[in-house]
Amino acid sequence: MGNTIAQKIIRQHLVSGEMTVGADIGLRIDQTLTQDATGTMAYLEFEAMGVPRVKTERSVAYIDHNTLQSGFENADDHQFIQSIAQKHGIYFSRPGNGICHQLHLERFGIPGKTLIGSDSHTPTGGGIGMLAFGAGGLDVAVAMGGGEYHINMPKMTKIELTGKLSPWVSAKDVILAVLQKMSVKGGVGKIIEYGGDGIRTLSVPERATITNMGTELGATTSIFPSDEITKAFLEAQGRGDCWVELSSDPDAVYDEIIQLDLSALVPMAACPHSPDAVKTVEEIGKIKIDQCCIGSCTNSSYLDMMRVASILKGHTIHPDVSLTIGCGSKQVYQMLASNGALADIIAAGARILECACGPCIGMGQSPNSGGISLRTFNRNFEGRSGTADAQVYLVSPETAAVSAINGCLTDPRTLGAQTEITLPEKFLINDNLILPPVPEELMETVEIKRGPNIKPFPVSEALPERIQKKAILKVGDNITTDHIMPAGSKILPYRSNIPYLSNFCFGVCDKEFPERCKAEDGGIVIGGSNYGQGSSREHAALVPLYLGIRAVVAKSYARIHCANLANAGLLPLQFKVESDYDGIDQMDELSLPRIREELTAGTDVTMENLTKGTTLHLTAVLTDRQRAMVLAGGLLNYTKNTAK
Ligand code: MIC
Ligand code: SF4
Repeated sequence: MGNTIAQKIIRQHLVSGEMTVGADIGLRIDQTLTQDATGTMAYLEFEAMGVPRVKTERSVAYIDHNTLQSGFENADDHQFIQSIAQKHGIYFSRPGNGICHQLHLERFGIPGKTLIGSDSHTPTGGGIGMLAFGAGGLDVAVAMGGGEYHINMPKMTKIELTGKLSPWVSAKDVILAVLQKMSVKGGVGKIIEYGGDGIRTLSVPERATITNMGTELGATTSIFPSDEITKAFLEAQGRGDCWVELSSDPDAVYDEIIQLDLSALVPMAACPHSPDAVKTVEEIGKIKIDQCCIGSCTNSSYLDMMRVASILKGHTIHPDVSLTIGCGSKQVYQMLASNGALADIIAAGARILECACGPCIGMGQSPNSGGISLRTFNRNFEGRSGTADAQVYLVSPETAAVSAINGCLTDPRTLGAQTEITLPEKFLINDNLILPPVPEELMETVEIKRGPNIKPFPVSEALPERIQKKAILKVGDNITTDHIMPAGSKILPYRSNIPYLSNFCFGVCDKEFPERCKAEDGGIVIGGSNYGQGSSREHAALVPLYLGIRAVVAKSYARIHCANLANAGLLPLQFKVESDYDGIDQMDELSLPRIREELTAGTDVTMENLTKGTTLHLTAVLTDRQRAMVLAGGLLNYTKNTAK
């Protein structure tokens, strides 16, 4: 029996476990990346492990999220990360260089290698045939120290692309169509591989847009083959020597095959407030808009921006619309500046932002009250833009650009003939904002700069025999990590200050939550299905831990968050009978009377609802290794214990 692309890479990197679906496997990780909002914590954890130099082939620390410096915090954190990187063997990408995923694709990614990143959109690397996963900071720290990265062996899904995109229909429309078919839960437990004749019509940046947003499907990762198109891209980046060919075997077996005819696709939009609330632009109609934001790690490549420039050229944006442009990297900006495209964008009236995450993570450019914002980003969760009642639609750069001119959502196909844009034979290469680490013999000379914003992070204790706590919060389905631990310009600077962050925990759902936790000495959170979807931020586990949360009981979990709970020493528990969710009210007194014994034995977990007088049965969503971890009080304690 042949292998899929992912199975081939997994086989080459398998350190422990069997490649049977659902089994816990440990992988050797070749490369890691961090960004600043999760990076400070990841490096504090790396320091706590006491490993002097990273053991990966390449580790890179990017600064792209916290670039709005409205106080000392972000700049201090950047200096901390820079000094840690210099000392411990990590490349450092300075602020101003661009967004981690775009940059990693351009400058570091290698087909066939494994990559984990403390950011959920790390699967962008799948666009050049990397097996790339989003992970919690602690997992990245462990991988930097040479440890395995654990996942449950995923199912293999193939999306067979046929045909060719029509003019004005773009890669964003492909992934929005996939989201419409599969939903934000449709990719859970799966690796999505793209294949079929249609892939030959898609360039690397287009493929990367698709694998980037595979995260919104809940997929473990997404990947394209590495072919002549990948080779041409890497050559144009001056990195042709790292190209290897990668494809699935003709007799590879997939658990699921989905057909998608590219020729049949039309411009799409994800409506508020979920990336899978997808309709065609035509169906939604010409709604009046207030803002368009073009950029983010999903759609900020040279190709995207050249298309936008060609639409804006010679036009002025509508008087009621604010248009922002944020290129994904310095390379993209510099090339647009040299070929005149940036002048066309500026002339049209766009507001030019630095190459960083910016409005995608609520760092500026929050829309007006009730404003309608078209964004080329990958998430439109409620409140994420920084304006609680804003209505965010996710669209392609083409749709955003033409809509900015017209003042209303517009199907770009109304523009007539499309100017063909191709990738350059050579990208402009200037790595002057990437600082290599100091040589190992000089590492002692590097002093770590630790600003006052950096506070110690909470570490759990060994699991007690029993837990008795209140159902301190009950929430519904598809709770995102943006609900649990919001981001945005007011909070994001405090990612290395868990005590301060805790004041905002679950603020989107219930402002009283932190106070209630303090009054009740924590509790148990009750969740619906797909609990913890979205970001990889381990703060969504560490902050609840700090507030005294010991367990979450939900209908189902998103992969990275579930792993982060276990890493932090919190219990991710799941209802055996889903309807039992209905029998718990907020503030019911709950007891897990034999939790330590049951977890040790690997049996079901008993929960008594003392208020209602009922007994429920739960499963712990943990592999054997994670069970041992939670018993020990989280991954750090576990690692220390097993190292003895
Ligand atoms: C996001 O898009 O939500 C982020 C900000 O990039 C996060 C990481 C974070 O919370 O810092 C992600 O997707 O993992
Ligand atoms: Fe940055 Fe947005 Fe991409 Fe997250 S999704 S890495 S915030 S650009």
